[in-house]
Amino acid sequence: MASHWTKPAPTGYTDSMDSDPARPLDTISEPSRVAVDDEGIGPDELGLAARNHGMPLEAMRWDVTPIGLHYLLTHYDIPSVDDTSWRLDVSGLVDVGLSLTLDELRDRQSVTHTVTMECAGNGRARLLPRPVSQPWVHEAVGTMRWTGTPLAALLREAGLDPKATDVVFTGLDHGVERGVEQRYQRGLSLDDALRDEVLLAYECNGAPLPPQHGFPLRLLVPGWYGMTSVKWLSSIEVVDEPFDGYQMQAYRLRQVSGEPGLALSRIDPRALVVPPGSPDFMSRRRFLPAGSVVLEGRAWSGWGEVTRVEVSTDGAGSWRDAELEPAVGPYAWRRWTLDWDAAPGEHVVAARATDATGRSQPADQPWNRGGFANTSAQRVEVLVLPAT
Ligand SMILES: Nc1nc2c(c(=O)[nH]1)N[C@H]1C(S)=C(S)[C@@H](COP(=O)(O)O)O[C@H]1N2
Ligand SMILES: [Mo]
Repeated sequence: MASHWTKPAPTGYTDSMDSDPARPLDTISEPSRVAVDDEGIGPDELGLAARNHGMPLEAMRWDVTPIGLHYLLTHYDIPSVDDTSWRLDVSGLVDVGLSLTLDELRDRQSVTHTVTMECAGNGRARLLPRPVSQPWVHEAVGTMRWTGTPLAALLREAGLDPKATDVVFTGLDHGVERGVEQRYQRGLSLDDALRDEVLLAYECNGAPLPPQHGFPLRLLVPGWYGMTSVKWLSSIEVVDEPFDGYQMQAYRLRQVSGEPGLALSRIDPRALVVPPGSPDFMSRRRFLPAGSVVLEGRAWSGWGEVTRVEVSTDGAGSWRDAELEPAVGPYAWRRWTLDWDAAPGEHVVAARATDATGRSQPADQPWNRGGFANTSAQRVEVLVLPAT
């Protein structure tokens, strides 16, 4: 069956690696698939989950996620980059091509934004049937302070050709996915690329980017799902048509493979609960003594400010409005709290967010083949013990 998964290398991809189309990469690369019936997580998904860890939900107690507790998602291998020979190349439909060292980028205007980033696949493992891929439950999110130089100024300095409409970003990491050998690449429309908040980031939380977050430089697009923010950035190319490479085709909402689907862009609203009380080691179920408890969590949306968080302690039967604290920044989550008089017995705690555009979390989650944007509410099982 012909589908986009089997087409040759993505447009705009002109590495010498393309020269031998007969290389048998299909023998090591698997097509996308959906788990059958009650099929459990397999060794392949377990391997991905061990490499690409999530943020422990208790880390939502920090406004800014400490480095190392932020989630990670790396499709291929983390490259080891020598920053003395590394350059950022700016080419394509520009008046003058640029090739910049890290010091030259650091000498430019420096801006810091606190940004909540989330993987588009967050929630995937809770879909039924489960799309087989990185099996996120709830934890593919984090908020860090990213420092860098605005992309728009750099593009304007290079000089934009009137024909320019789009920008392609290429990372140094290299691998094969569904038979297509590639460097990780994503595109943005020129309008989106020129937005003030888009950064070329060389620091997070005040330290040079660690290798796993894209050292020495990454694109950072606040408000958008993480796949847009290309790590280990090495080249920026200005072009005159929308980029249609592999990672543009991959991140779309589809019911069946091969259909055009809908491109993912901004982050849908979500509220999460810091699991209250204490956990059981294996089941992660919670227990706490009866009495007054302050439930807390975070909520965010890439479309607009979160305007409401509702919390349920009876498994989504009835909802109460939580108190909202100011957002940690214009592109970052806000803390919510709710007083709960916990009575002995079993409870299910859930939360849901609504943003200024009216977007909210669905009661019935629409399924999609990539397992993206599952914002159905988290359910935390809590056993409340009688007060002694
Ligand atoms: N070069 C490159 N950039 C990348 C990726 C990648 O595999 N390679 N993964 C993307 C995805 S899917 C996500 S969710 C974010 C994760 O960023 P983090 O690992 O810094 O949290 O990086 C994005 N940028
Ligand atoms: Mo992602």
